[in-house]
Parts: sequence; structure tokens; C-alpha cells
Amino acid sequence: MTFAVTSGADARQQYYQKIDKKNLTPLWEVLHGLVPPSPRPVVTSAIWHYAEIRDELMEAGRLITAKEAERRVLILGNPGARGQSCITNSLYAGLQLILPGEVAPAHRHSQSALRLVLEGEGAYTAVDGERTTMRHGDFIITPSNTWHDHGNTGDQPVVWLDGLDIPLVRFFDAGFAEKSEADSQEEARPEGDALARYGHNMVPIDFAQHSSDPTKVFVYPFTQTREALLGIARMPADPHLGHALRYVNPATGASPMPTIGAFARYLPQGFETLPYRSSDSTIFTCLEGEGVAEVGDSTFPFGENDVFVIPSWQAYRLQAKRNTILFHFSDRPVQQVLGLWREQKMA
Ligand code: GTQ
Repeated sequence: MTFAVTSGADARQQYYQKIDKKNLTPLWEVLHGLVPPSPRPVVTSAIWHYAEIRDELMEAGRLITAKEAERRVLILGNPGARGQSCITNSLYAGLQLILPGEVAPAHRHSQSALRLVLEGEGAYTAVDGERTTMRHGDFIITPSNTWHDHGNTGDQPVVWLDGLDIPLVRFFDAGFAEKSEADSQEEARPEGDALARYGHNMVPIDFAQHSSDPTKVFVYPFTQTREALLGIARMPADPHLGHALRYVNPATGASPMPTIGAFARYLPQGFETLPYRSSDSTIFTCLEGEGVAEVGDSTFPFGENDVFVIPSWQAYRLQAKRNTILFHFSDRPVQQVLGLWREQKMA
């Protein structure tokens, strides 16, 4: 026996209005949006040219102190998700300025953060009682719930890129934060201690770590990254990626922090990647050189310290006009552990 559907569009609309009062909605009106054949990111591709925003950042330095602001940061807000303080659906990025003599007071939060130093020397980040001096291109992390403060003991403004998993933690409603009573942490270990203990392909003799724990190494000096990239460049590059490396927790091989993956690439002058896409929306920064990113209908020429974002599953190509080093970060380790991550290397 079959049941004939007799009612038309009006009857359906009346029905939808009626059930809405009981917080019910029909799946069949939204199914294809909920379960799309491939990702339909809300965020768009975009670029921030450092030379065009540096003046605004320095102006913020005349309007508010780092201490008053707690963190003097201009958020890089994705134009497709205005007002949501995110650069991708899952990640946040901003440019942080700290002027000579200033401190950004100690606090901790469940959100994980990375820093990539763009301009200036003489600042430090302290993580759980150990300071590290910040130099151009250094990749520094403050894993979930670690105490951290920043200071500038030099004579130049220092700027770095902040990358945090703020939207991801917001999605889970799992955000906790607290301020320290002291602005700056007491030094518990001398600078370089963590790198010496954990960062030389060795770990303390009785040390064991779970694969999802963050790394004890909290600075990845650019001198080492650069040396590694140039070292592998004596062999042929991957046609889709160039010379590409991934930052790891050296004790486990996993991502330095469980929620944010970080990567570095070297593209020799004249190198052009073949089109590539992956399901992790990705934030790129150019540390050295210059080039062009082609994504969809957009062409983004980029130079040193420029930041650009490629949404999930949008094919892109990179061309290097000079020898170019790129840093990038994304939520890839989260997608991988959930079995969601995909990539496609295209012809
Ligand atoms: O340095 O702790 O850009 O808590 C945003 C939130 C930086 C930080 C940001 C933060 C921080």
C-alpha cells in the first residue's frame, strides 16, 4: 500500500511555521547545505600586506599601552566572516606589537597559541618560567594552559604574528583563562634549557610523553628551520609543495600542539607549484623572498611579512619570484586525528 502526498507548497509552509513553535525544522529543506558534496567554506581567500598595515599597528602603539590592552593586537579578520575574530573557521590570527620597555602581563588560557616573529629584535616570550629571545622567523609556542608573558627589553618595536585556536575552543565551549598576580613570571630555568633538554634529537633519560601532549620545546629558531629547508633543497622538490617540512614535537613526531599544525616551505626562485588543495584552511606568511599565490579568481602578490589565507578545498598555486621561505599553519592535526583530513594533488 502507498500513501499519496496531496498537499502543496502552502500547506508545507503552514506546517513548517506550526512545528517551528516546537523548535522543530524539516531536514529536507536544508539537507544539501548540511551535508555538502565538498567543503563550502564561509571564509574567503584574503591577503594582508604588511607594508599597508604596519602604520596602523604603530598607531595602536600611540593609543594604548601593551599593559592596558593586555595584548596589543590587531586581529586579522577574514572578510567572509566579519566580526567573528577568526581568519579561518577554526583559527584566529593577529599582529601583536610590543614597544621598548613594555610588558604584556602573564596569563594562561586553554587556547593554544603560536607566535611567528616578523619585525624587530629584543623582545622575549616567557613560557612556564623560561624566557626565549624572539628573532625574525622564530616559531614560538605557548601550549594550552601554559603561563606566558611577553616583554621588550630592546630599543625597537617588535611585531609578531599570533595564531590561536580561539574559534575551535569557542566551538567546544571549553575556554578557561586566568591572569597572574605578577606581570612577569619568575625565571624558573635559564634561557635555552628546554631546547637543550628536548631539542637536540635527545630527551631526558627517563622522559616519556603521550602523543597528544604538547612539545616541551617551545621555540623553533629560524636559523635551524632555514638550514633544514636549504639542506633538503639539494634534492628535487615536490612539484605540488616545493621543499616542505612540518614542525614536530621531537619526542613524539606529532604536531607541536594538538590543535594547530605548523609547516615551513622553501620555493627556489622561479619555482611554480602545481595546483593543490586540502581540507584544512591554511594561513601563510612569507618570511623571506616574494612571489604570487593564485587561488580561484584571485591573484595575490606577496612579499616579506605578508599574510594570506587559503580556504578549505580551494585549489591554489604558488610561484616564487625570488628564493622564498613560507611559514603556514592550520587545523590539520585536528582533522587528521578525527579522520577528516584530505588533500588533492592536481595536474
Ligand atoms: O598572547 O596570550 O593575539 O591571549 C590573542 C589572545 C594573543 C596572547 C592574542 C591572547 C594572546
